[in-house]
Amino acid sequence: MDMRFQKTLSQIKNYYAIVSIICSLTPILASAQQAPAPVGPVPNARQIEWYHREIIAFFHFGMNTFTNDNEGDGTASPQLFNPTALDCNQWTSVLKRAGITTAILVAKHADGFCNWPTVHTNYSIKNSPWKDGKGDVVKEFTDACKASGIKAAIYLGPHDRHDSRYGTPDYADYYAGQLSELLRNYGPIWEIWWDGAGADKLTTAFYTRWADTVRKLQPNCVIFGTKNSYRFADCRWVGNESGISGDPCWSTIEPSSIRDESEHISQLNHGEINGSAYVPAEVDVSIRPSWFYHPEEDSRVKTVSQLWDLYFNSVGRNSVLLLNFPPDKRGLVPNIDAQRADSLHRLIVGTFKTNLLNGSTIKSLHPRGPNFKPQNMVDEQEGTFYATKDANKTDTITFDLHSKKTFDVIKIQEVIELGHRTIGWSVDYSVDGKDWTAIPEATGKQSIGYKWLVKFNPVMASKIRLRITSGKACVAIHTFGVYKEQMSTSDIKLSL
Ligand code: IPT
Repeated sequence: MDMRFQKTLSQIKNYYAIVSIICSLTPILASAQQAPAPVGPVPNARQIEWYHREIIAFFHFGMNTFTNDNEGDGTASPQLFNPTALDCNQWTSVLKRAGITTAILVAKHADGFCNWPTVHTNYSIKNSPWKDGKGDVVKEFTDACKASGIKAAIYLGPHDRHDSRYGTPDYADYYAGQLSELLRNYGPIWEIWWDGAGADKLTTAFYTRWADTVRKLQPNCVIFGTKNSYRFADCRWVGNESGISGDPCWSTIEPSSIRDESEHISQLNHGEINGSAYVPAEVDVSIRPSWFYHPEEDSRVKTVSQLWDLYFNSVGRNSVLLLNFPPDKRGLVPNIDAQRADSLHRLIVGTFKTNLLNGSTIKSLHPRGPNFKPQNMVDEQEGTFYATKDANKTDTITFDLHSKKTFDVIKIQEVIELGHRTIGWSVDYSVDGKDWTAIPEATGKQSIGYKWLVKFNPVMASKIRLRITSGKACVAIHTFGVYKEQMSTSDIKLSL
């Protein structure tokens, strides 16, 4: 046989040998490359979208605005409703500047007065002097939202102190009729808000019917559910109106804790680690002391530092912040409230602009494989994440910064589509690269979920270590970042 041919043959044999080795390894490689399986309850598509809004604006504007009340008894005359300069485009421009992309309007509060010309009652703006009774706040609001790319949502108070049908079977028809009007005539409605306040007469049967209306007319509409609407809740109340989620704050909870809220305030606040339903917390709080506008509260608008704390205590605790901006009697969001929201936005964007872990060398104990490498935690990409092998529920991930850097904020995000996995984690830092110091605010932490943020006095480090100390399943971390807070001097002045 010709030598050249023999050589080629042996090359081919070698080639086949290599290919067959690769082929036999393929199943192993493939499993290492597969995403981890989800654990426990996971979010539906509405909830995933809801988490990504992060902050939602609330607009309490109605009869109470004109009677200087918060809880009108339903007897105020429609003649009193008369905004002098209502401009929903001003509301949405405030939100645009503040980076808020979703807004909920109170269409009817518990006083029963309707901000749109409903055919189902005369207790509405039809009988007000505003625009000679031809006005429609819901229309102006939804049009302004559409024009500025903001998702519009509606609060339709289940409790009604005006309508004598309240609590009777006729009320089910009345409310269903109003829901249909709102969900049919104003384009996409992103969320519907079922306040539990005063709504105890409403059994689950009422809500079953109304949820049916919502799902038929707007299948993608998020439902904020409370008390007897618990079965339909995409998101839950957090148990207070001060803007504070619990630590930990699990997205999971037992549905009965939502139903029987007065005995389960702590469960609403913290969620339940082994809860059978995925119903995360939406944290409703007002930028002023009250829900409705009162001139005497002009000097009590929350400061930038207070809003910054609120942000950490809600969005930073695996929740969505629902921040109320009460328009005044003119029908405008006061300047001071607008400026504070603007400053909060600048603070958020400025602080989280630069992850100081970018460019660091990252090592972990149990990487799953090349598709789930530790670098995915700092790549700012939506679709990538770090994961460990199925057998590893704990891990230590070390970031070498190559130089000393100062930071005072930590952000960590899990992959919510895969359920709550991590149930114990801590962060340490090292100045000299050898000895480790714990960050007390980031030690012995439990939940992560969509987003967890902590701030603390600045520390300087050349290495940072994330320790996942306990998990329900293997680790799946979407983001890990450390940042330096960026509070500008003008914002600090506004805080005074
Ligand atoms: C409280 C309700 O009971 C709860 O179901 C939820 O709707 C919440 O309001 C919204 O803030 S009542 C309130 C006076 C604490």
